[in-house]
Amino acid sequence: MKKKLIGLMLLALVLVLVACGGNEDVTEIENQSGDNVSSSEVNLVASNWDFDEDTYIADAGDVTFNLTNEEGHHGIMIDGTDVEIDGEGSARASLEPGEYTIYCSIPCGEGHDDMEATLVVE
Ligand SMILES: [Cu+2]
Repeated sequence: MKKKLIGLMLLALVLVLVACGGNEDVTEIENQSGDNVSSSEVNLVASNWDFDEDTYIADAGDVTFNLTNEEGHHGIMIDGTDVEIDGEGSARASLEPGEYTIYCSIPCGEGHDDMEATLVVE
C-alpha cells in the first residue's frame, strides 16, 4: 500500500519534471492518488430500507467501514469477513480482491430482507 503511494509520488515528480509547464498532467496525477487514498475507506449510509449505494468499491488491503443511520436503526455485516457494525460506528478489515455481499445485521422492520448491497474489492 505504502509502496504504491511512493511509486505514484515518484511518477508524479517525474511527470512534473518532464512536462514542465504541462499543468493538465499534474492535476490528473493528483486526482488519481486522491482517489486511491479515499477508496480504502467505505462510507455507508443506511435508511429504511436501503443503503445509499448499490455497490461500494474499495482497494484490497486494510479497509475501514463507516456506517451512519440516516433513518431507522441498522447495522451491517459483510459475507465472508469479520466486519460487523451494530448501529452506527466503524469497523476495519483486511480484504482480498473479490465481490462481497453487505447485509443489514439488525432486524429493522418490514424491508429488512431487502437491505443488501455489493462490495467490490479491487
Ligand atoms: Cu435491517
